[in-house]
Amino acid sequence: MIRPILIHPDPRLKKVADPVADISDELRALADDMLATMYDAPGIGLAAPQIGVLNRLIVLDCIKEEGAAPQPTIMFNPEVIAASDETNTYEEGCLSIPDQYADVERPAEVSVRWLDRDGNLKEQDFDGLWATCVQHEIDHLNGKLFIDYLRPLKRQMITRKMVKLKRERARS
Ligand code: K2U
Ligand code: ZN
Repeated sequence: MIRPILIHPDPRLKKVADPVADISDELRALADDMLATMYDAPGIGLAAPQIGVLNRLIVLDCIKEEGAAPQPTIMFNPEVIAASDETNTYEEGCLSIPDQYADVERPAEVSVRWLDRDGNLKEQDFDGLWATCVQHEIDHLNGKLFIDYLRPLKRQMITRKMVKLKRERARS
């Protein structure tokens, strides 16, 4: 089912999520809920802390071509095990920081290791938007948001806008 997404500032978005010990049916169901929530947003990635679950679990599907087959990807305990020296800059957004976008520079290619939904160890290289997205999601597992890469003044401006947004949502 579709879960509510936490909005920054929220202490749960700043915590380091716990590794997944064993992949239970409950965690697999949570991953399916996260995919449903991501597609509904719409988004191309989502991390468990964004729905208030502090486990190291992310989902992503960066296929944007119309008509191309979707590629729902579930990663338990994802780790970047190698990153390129060359970087890419991408105008990032975040489902927990709605309608705010800013350029973030990250390694252009990363090798990621994770456990899939069946508990199999996977390792894959990512480039392009997939590389940006998987790094953005793994940052969420370490309590890091894309605004943490911005100058303090810009970060504070965005945070103030989110505090105002949350106040308005609480009233409606
Ligand atoms: O983690 C999230 O909040 C979902 C993010 C993932 C993402 C952010 C920046 C760059 C790549 C992925 C997005 O809000 S999903 C919405 C979106 C879609 C396409 C491009 C940028 C952002
Ligand atoms: Zn995000």
